[in-house]
Amino acid sequence: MQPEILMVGPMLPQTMQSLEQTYTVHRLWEAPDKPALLAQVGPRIRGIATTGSVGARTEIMAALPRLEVIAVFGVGVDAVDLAQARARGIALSTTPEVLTEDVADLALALMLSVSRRIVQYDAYIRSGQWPKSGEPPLTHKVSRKKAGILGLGRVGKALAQRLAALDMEVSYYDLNPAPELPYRQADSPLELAQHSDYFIVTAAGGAATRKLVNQEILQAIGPQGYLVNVSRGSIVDEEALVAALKSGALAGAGLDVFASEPHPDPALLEMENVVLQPHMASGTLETRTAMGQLVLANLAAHFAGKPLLTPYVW
Ligand code: 8YV
Repeated sequence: MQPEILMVGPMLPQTMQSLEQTYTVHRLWEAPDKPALLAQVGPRIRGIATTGSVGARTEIMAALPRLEVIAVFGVGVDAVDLAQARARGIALSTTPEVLTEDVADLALALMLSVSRRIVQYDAYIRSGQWPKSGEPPLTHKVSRKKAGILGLGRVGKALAQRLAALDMEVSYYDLNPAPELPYRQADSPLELAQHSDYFIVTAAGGAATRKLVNQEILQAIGPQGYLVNVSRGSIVDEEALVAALKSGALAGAGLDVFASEPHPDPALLEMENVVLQPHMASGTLETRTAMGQLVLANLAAHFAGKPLLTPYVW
């Protein structure tokens, strides 16, 4: 008898295909009546497969009395009811390491894109402006500027290496200092912002970091400064961000994540001083394939009575 799995949100097609070859899978996001599906199959569900952005909300987990394991396609667990998982002894796996490089790469790409106006000047050519208006306004140098990384986890460390290669002055703020690394440790997120031309958010999402990047932080980054976010939209006060971008209190932003996905604040869509991505930091074929393989391997290990390959570290 194949274990029955609830897939809460879509993931890489080949991963979903493999899951459906191995388990009896119920696709929650496709159900016309989600509560009815949970009531019908919930008592039989032993595992959840989900993504970092979709997670496993309280009410979904509570509808699954036999839930044993949650396999997250991603590293963010802020959308999982961790307290319930821990209290019920539900195993939890994520897909660390395999996505670190891509997320750090996209953070760098956003820094370069927003400063050097890559998107805007591509459009400048495509719209026929170049022969009419000649050279567009000058942009801003990234190399040798000051970078502040909020959250020095796997992604933050990988990004710091990249920025050091651009001869940037790298600072960070993290609750777990890394004195062995050659980067300046800021005393607070505010002090980090005060010493940053580029303030990059790589910290984990969740209650502890909700709206951590507020108006005060944005003002401290300043009118020549840029915000980049490749972690979670919840970490930034998006209303304050829009106001800072509109007023010129902040020079620009590179955003891969938003307070409400897939519906960013419409004001952001009108702005020339932002570069936007649809939560694609881990979105390469190579990385998403590796993430999917880890979801499959973790579920297989659990149902074989073996330890998870990449358990979430509580
Ligand atoms: C998501 C992410 O998994 O790692 C995370 O938590 O945010 C992404 O990689 C994304 O939702 C993948 O579909």
